[in-house]
Amino acid sequence: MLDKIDHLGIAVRDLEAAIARYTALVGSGPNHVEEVASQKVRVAMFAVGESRIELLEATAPDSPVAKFVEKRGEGLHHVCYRVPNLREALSRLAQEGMEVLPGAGDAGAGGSRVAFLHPKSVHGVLTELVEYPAG
Ligand code: CMX
Repeated sequence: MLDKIDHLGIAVRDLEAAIARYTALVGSGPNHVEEVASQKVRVAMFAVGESRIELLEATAPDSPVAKFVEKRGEGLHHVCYRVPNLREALSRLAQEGMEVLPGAGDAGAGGSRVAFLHPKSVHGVLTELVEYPAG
């Protein structure tokens, strides 16, 4: 089962400019800014009620976010669902025929473990699953 929508990821070209714009939109600044080396991105997280908005800037030309922005421009990049147990969720979704991308279980932002489902498995939406450490 999926617990909740953890965050929506938005790909941007310039993180500082995007932080300024989203601070104006949300009404307060990001809760944290972090580089996620495993994903070749720098991210800024904004709390919005029970969910969050994640701004993503590529840190390398071969980052998935760099390729996305080059091909499609800035915009909504992925939807992330929180799960209680990543391994069990991936096993269930693979049984449902969904394509789990390589690197499942890699480190994500905030000490989490993450995995991605290919957009072609989820009607054109790159889908992330995240498990946070207990506590
Ligand atoms: N949403 C929807 N479709 C996407 C997409 C996205 N975010 N990224 C790529 N696609 C589509 C492309 O438009 C393309 O579609 P067509 O075949 O119709 O042209 C297709 O997927 C293949 O795209 P590509 O540019 O050839 O890129 P790759 O196949 O090399 O990679 C993907 C695509 C999804 C496998 C890769 O982006 C990936 O592994 N993503 C997961 C990791 C990730 O995105 N990390 C970023 C940071 C996340 C975080 O920290 O929160």
